[in-house]
Amino acid sequence: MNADIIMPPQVAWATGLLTHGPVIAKTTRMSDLRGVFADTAAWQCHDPQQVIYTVEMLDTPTPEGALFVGVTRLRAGTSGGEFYLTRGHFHQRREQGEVYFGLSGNGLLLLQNEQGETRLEAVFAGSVHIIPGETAHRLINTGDVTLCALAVWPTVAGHDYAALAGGFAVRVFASENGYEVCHA
Ligand code: PAN
Ligand code: ZN
Repeated sequence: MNADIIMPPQVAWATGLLTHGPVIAKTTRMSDLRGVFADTAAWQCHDPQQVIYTVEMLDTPTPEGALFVGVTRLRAGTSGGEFYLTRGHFHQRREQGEVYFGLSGNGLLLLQNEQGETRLEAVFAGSVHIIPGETAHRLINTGDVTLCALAVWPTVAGHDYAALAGGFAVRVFASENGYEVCHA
């Protein structure tokens, strides 16, 4: 009887580690983030091989209607005073949304619509973020440990990084009180 029970993939809440599934991983290093931080001179001073974030996702089939599940682990740190962040993107299929769940660490989810309007949501263990369609999204680690977040998004969504290659309208810098939000 028990032989019929399938052991599903698992995520370790504290570490974001995905197991018991076919996992594919992508690593983003400092060298991959050219033009992403405001201060290019400061960015050039870092070890280009330094890992800034990893994304591990379940290698699922991709028919229309299917969903991807992935965990982003964003390291803590700053460059030119600006907190480490993900590149950020619109979905290629603009109408497609996404859900993020905070797993561990502390940070912000920066959301920006096609009109350039932004909002920031606090990310922490247990936070739930409904990202609507037509909305670009970026994680920012404002804490001093790795920020881990689980994401679920449609396999058809695709990623458009080019639309915001010029930067988001908001940047977040370290300050005496924790962080400071600057509008471009
Ligand atoms: C996430 C992101 C992940 C890395 O899985 O892809 O946080 O961010 P970038 O893709 O902007 O480098 C997601 O939003 N998927 O759609
Ligand atoms: Zn996305």
